[in-house]
Amino acid sequence: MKSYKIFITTFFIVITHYGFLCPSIAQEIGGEELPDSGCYSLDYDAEGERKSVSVSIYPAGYLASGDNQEPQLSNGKVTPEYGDSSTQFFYEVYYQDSDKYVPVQIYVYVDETASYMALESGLDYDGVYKSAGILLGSGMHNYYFTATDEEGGYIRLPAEGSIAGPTINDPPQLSNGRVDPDSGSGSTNFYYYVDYYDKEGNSPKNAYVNINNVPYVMDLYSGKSSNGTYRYGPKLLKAGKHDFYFSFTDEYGGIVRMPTEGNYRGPEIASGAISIYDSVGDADIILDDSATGYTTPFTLSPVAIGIHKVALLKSGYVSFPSYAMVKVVEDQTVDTPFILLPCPARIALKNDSENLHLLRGFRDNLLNQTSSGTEYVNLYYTHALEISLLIMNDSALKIRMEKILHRFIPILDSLMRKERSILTFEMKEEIELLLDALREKGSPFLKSAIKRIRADLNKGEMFKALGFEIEGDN
Ligand SMILES: [Ca+2]
Ligand SMILES: [Ca+2]
Repeated sequence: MKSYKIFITTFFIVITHYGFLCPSIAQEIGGEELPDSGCYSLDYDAEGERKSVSVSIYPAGYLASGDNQEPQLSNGKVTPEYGDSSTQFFYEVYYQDSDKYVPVQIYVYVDETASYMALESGLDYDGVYKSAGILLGSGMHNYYFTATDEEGGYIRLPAEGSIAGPTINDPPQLSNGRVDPDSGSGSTNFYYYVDYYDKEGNSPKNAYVNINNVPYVMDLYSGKSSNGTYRYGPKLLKAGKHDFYFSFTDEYGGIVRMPTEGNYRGPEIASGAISIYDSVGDADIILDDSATGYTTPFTLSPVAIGIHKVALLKSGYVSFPSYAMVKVVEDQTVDTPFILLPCPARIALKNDSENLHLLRGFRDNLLNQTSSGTEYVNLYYTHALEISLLIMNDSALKIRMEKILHRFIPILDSLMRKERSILTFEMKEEIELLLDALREKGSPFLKSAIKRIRADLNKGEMFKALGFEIEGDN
């Protein structure tokens, strides 16, 4: 019967260093015939768990006993340190044996799987050994080295455990990036879509569509978070040209951009322009109930095609028309003129800025602080244009208004100074006469507003609420 020595290179069977097998392996192999010398993978049961070891078998007598020193391993490393599933990784370690024995086995164990290493530089008993290029799957990996010299001297690096690395992460992939629909108007709801896939099953850490270089977070729309369609929307876009790109990162920092460079063009929203001017100038332009930040005269461009509401705002003036509905058509400029008229108070006070300032103070600091006061302010502005036109065309009416304001302003002044302010019978009567004159000439719309104010005036509540004393009323 042939005699063999068996060396088991897996660290947890170090007992073979002492020249015998653990019983379970001996049973597996059997007592009679061992295979020819060489390297084998051996499966065995260890307390019911299936394990695997690498085994080297040599003819007896091949190994001499003696004062063999264990070889040394150092400078173990893997290059590169990071990569993806197409990266070839090379492991190397420095082997040195003081007995000048070459390694009969020198392995790197990557995730417990052994790979051979070959002499890369130096001498075979004192040199650097390197693995062939190894491809790794996704995720975290670890490795360690072992070497056995000709005399069975064994070393493991590190002595216990393993070295962490590298981490393999493929960046996610994007496809089918698009905006839907690809054209529209300023009121179109646009949706952005892109299909995301990550090989490792990573969910995106960041998912953005960048519209005109502003990032918006996309949400999973269908499928799985690691393999699904992401969407952003609805998004309203202004008239003109737009562009977009997608950028995602997975949880390991793998980045993908679509397109790789530059942007996708689209959608383009058909537009025209609105040229706005008026009789006074420097009025704030309000488009679709939002301040534009521009003042007259000005041409707004691009403006989405369709109907838009244009209005002007200028302190002390009322505009005619009070607003304009403008139809914007593609590639054309629509002229939109306004007439700005001084508001009734400005006409009656003949641009007296000091008194106008005082009236504005009354409006902002007293009237607008109460809900009924705000209602009167709104009522005034709703009818201001008509009143301006009435007093501009009727000098008697204008004089009457002027007279009332000049008498009323000192009382307002003392009211605002929190002094005693008495509204006399005479003044009340004059106000009533003015209102009646306006009612007589006004539109049905103005007539009904004045009727309401007259009723309030009779009750006197509105004046008392503001802090006036009414003569003969205690
Ligand atoms: Ca040695
Ligand atoms: Ca990934």
